[in-house]
Amino acid sequence: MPQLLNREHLAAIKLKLLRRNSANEQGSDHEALLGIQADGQHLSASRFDDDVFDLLTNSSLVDAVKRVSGLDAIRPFQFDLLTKAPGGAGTPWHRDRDFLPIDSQSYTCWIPLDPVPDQCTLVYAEGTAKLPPEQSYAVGPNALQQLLERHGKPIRALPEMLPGDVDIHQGQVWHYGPANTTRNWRQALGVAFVEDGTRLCMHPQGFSGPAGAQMRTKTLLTLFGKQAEGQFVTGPRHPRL
Ligand SMILES: O=C(O)CCC(=O)C(=O)O
Repeated sequence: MPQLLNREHLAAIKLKLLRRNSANEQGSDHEALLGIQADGQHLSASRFDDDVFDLLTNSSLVDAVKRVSGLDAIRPFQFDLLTKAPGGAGTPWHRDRDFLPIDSQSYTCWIPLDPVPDQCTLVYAEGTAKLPPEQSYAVGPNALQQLLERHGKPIRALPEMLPGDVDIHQGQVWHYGPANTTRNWRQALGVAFVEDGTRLCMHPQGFSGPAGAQMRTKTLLTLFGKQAEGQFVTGPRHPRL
């Protein structure tokens, strides 16, 4: 969606998050949201930021997610700053829901904070969004290749994106983020929304494989605590919108 969000607001958020990241020096998280590898950073709940919160609850963004998803009421679930250094490695093929401890569909907003040329935007295996999760489960490159050949065509990349543009993708579509072949850092926000009424679930049906197990556990414990399994996604950081 072109120019859905205010560029100045995004620029201010970018500056603030980058300052916080370097101040906190938490290091790389190798299983940060959705496989961002070399330099991905996962922003923990303790570093939740008011400006980011304003962005996640921004009516343009929320309305867009509702339009795409057809849902009446949604809640922000989590967000990450997705960082790729110049020449940084790609994010491998994945389904977002393998990484999320929830029992129903998610919708991720991918929000570039820097210009992203078309060879670096996300790439989707479109047909896979409609597959039942058990049928689109694939472990290892061969299984994935077969799946993509059988069901996933066409494979399509997003066009060039600028700050203000937003991509919204459903949680079971297979996709990847290409390597950063530019000379510039690439920052993006990944924000996952869920339907109001979603429950926390460490082993979601059809998405309970090993790929995202560590991330599911970490997210559940960090954002919701030890006793959260089975509870509704709720609380001040996950308002009903
Ligand atoms: O930022 C990237 O390159 C990958 C992000 C991604 O795959 C996602 O937001 O689901």
